[in-house]
Amino acid sequence: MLNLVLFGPPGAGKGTQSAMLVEKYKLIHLSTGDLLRGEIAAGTELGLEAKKLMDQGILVPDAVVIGMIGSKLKQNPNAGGFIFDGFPRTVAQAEALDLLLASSNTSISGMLALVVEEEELVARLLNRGKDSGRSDDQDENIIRNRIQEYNAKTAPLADFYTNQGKYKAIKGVGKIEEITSALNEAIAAL
Ligand code: B4P
Repeated sequence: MLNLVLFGPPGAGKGTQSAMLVEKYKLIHLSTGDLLRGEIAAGTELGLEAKKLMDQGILVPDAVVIGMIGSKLKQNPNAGGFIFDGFPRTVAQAEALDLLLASSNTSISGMLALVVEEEELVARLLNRGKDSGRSDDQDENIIRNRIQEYNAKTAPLADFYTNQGKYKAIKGVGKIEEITSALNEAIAAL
């Protein structure tokens, strides 16, 4: 079973590259950002609470996203593998994911980290904000806050997966197809 974590700061290309990998490897795509935006669109209580945090560029509580991922895993007991996009984002989430997968006798195959420098991230997200309709893409201060949250709470996960021998950094700047090729090479070497 191939279980990939696609990792990187906001705007690194996780969503973009997930779409390519899902097709090639027939994986189920689990994006906590997409799941949260689905809750917001449906007007659920969870969505309303999450929106307040997302609009400030702050991470939503671990228990919320862990619960969402847990139920998605349960709904797909016969999956050939998963691609986790934007999850885990904290060490607590990574530990919970390991436990959830272990209870199904599987584990993370590898963590692929897209490396992009901050000014490029800000430019990409402001550009996406022109037509995405996403409130967290409209304002440079919110974008920088998201990057700060990433540096403080998510970047330490590189050590978490390095210690498990599962971390692989990939240059996230260049043509989208070139980055996909680099990811494919890394997956072949897992
Ligand atoms: P996400 O939805 O995960 O948002 P993101 O990190 O901004 O998106 P992504 O990184 O996938 O965008 P992409 O690079 O593909 O999270 C949003 C919010 O939800 C978070 O701030 C947080 O509040 C909350 N949240 C989500 N998960 C959570 C969790 N686990 N725990 C707590 N809170 C959570 O795309 C960016 C742009 O770059 C696109 O316009 C794309 O076209 C462009 N692009 C991609 N590749 C490119 C390339 N090679 N060159 C040029 N442009 C490129």
